[in-house]
Amino acid sequence: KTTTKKTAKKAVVTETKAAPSAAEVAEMKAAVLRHLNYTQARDEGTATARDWQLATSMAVRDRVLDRMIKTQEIHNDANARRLYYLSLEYLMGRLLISTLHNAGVYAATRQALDELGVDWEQVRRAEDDMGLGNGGLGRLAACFLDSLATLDLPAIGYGINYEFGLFRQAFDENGNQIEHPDSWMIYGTPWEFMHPEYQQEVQIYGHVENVFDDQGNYRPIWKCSHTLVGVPHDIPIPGYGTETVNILRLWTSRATEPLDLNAFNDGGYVEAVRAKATSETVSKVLYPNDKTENGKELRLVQQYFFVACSLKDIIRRHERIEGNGWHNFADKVAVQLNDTHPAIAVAELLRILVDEESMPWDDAWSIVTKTFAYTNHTLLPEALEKWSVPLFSRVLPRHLQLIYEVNRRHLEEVAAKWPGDNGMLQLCSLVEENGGKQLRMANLAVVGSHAVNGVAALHTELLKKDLFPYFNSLYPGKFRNKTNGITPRRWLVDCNPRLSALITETLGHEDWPRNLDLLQDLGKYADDAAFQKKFMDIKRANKVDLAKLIKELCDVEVSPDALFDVQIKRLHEYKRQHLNLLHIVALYRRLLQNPDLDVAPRVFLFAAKAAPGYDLAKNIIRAINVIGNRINNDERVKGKLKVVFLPNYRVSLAERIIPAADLSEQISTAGKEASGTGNMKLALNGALTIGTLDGANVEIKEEVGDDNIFIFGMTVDEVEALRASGYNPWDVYHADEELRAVLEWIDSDYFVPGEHHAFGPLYHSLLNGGDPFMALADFRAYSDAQAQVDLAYKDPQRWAKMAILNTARVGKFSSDRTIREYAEDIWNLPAVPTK
Ligand code: B1H
Repeated sequence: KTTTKKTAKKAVVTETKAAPSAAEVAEMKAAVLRHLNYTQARDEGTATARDWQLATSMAVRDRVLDRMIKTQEIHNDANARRLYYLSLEYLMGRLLISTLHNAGVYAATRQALDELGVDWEQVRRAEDDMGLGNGGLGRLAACFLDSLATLDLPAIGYGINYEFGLFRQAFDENGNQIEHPDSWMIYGTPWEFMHPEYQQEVQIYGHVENVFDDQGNYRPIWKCSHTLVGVPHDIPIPGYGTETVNILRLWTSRATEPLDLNAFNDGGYVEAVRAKATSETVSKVLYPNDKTENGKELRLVQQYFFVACSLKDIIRRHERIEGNGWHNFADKVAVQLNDTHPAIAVAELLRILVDEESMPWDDAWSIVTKTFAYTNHTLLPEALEKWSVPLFSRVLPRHLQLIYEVNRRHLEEVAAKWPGDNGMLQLCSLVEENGGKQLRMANLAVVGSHAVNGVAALHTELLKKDLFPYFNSLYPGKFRNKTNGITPRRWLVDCNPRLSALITETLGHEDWPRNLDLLQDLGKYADDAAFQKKFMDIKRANKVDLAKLIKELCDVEVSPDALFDVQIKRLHEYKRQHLNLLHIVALYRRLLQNPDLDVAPRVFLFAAKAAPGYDLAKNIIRAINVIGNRINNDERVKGKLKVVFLPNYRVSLAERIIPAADLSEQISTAGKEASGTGNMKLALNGALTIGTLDGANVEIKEEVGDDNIFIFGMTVDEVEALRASGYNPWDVYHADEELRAVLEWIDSDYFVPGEHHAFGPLYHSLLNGGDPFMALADFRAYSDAQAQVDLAYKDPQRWAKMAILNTARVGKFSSDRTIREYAEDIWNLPAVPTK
């Protein structure tokens, strides 16, 4: 389809400030047309939206590349200390708008496309998300890259260039989740540069032999049986309002030789090609199991592949400047482990130093622990990575030996601190002995790092108190808190242009995206009727846009005057989307029983992917879809209640929902959500939070004040006490008549006529299954808090004031603040100006 002339839209507030100069616009126009002609081989008449999107991307890319090359030169010339962020996930989303903004050419480019008669909306939408992550952990890595560049910090992100990112989600006619492959780069991507000259070889599998070296010393030698090649693909990461452009380097796996020549000569041509294909599966697909990964060999190979390639690349860079400079390696190199997924790096660097560099153990270990720091993102036991020793020893036999030696020395320390305490030895060991030996990657990461951090104040406290109390006393001061943050560029400037323009106009400057604390000044206008009107008009305009999208995607009509109540995040029991559903069904029932009930019209919005093998999560998705459908088609609640499940939640969809949200659902069981980051994005865009005292909600409450948030439910201590006293969901069931009716209604065939117990797994989990996340125990408190929300929404002045104060008071949650804290407290990383 070719693009048509755009249809002019009326915005509430103009989108951008200072108009770009005519020269800038002309230059951009020429650059876009040049790429349209000579990169896309198109002319204006035949160009599709995709052609324009690619041509525009390449036009802005050219500018960023100059700066990237210059930045790297400056970092190298300064022999700067660098931070290397190792992460198996980067949830980057679309890159065009953020690159335009960060490169400072957004307005010029918009105008250039306007003058070319190109519909910006179509161009924007033509870009596939770069969805190389599952959820919060991967998106955090992406926000951190933005802040590192913005703060002029020398940093390189390392990861895997998955050919298939997180699956695309659709629903079948029964409301069930269907997964489709995410072939995001099937036609290439304008943002990646392949660098075959920096490819790295990685050895894997095989066995260890003990041989005499040329000095007559008995030495273990790893005889590998398999070689992989990693080819780096670089993505420029421009900072906002600076010339710094850092790099995200993602590895693609290739076979060593194009073909195995022996097999080829033996006539095994097809076999040789097949072996090549096997090597190339390593970077093929992202594992879609947010939280649980169950000992899959390919996953371990992925982890080792990208860690080994990255460390070789880091060492190559260091040696280029320092020669054989191990003496100052840890002065120049800081490595952050994003969860335990790259924790094998501890053993790999040790192996390089001890085996390849013949360094004495203590010297090697000292370099290792000075180099690494580890971020823990969850306390959930099923998410703590363990590798069965037999599997691990097949893939990485030499690393296993080294980890055993690390453990032997480590347990000596433990025994010295707690003499005769065998229980302590078992807890602290890197090896779990009960029920088949397993390596505990979190213990390896703690022992091998100089700093370990949690991602919100509460989470860090629980990390010290419940998960690693013994390590906390063994290593006083090693555990620190680094409350998560989000980049205000993507999550306000890029995604909410109307609100951004209002903020700039009101504050009279454009410094706030680089210093989010300045939003405090908006607090002055919280009671100002004129400002309230502007603020809420923008919210309404964003809701109108979202309502259109809902109509397009779900064929459901929703009113922009209804309260938009959103829960958008991975589907997981601990996040309790089912608690939200119980309340919706209760509300539905109340409305049927009392048609005159005075409630503000509400639209409940969900978006969430379930791990493909997580049956209960998929049952909950189906329940929301099916029950929602029934409600949406019930004339009796027309205009009062709608339920929408938007398919295929991803970064670019979040960017449409968040600016339009009134209420942010953050209702996890206290103690289970390490931090949350969607909570921050929603509050920043003026949504009020209904939430438990969990993760970063606690700190959001501290910032916005008790009057501007709806807190409900059990605290961590109350959860623990109830569990200890023997929680029985049937007690709640019998004590709460409405809840009982709701549960039985869901379990009846009312919502799926003819199908009995369609939501049996959900019903069972909440009752006979023991309700592990205590949804029933918190139901009444949640329902009461929702009644408070309803009251507040019916008072528009009060609501507007609360919403404004949320935007004004969440500056703390800029990822710039988070990254400054890491740089000062963990990385000891000075900024290097590039201007
Ligand atoms: C978070 C994960 C995670 N915690 C294993 N843990 C994965 C674990 O593929 N895997 O094996 C993938 C992801 N993700 C999230 O991190 C927390 O649940 C959030 O509360 C937190 O905000 C986010 C960023 O710190």
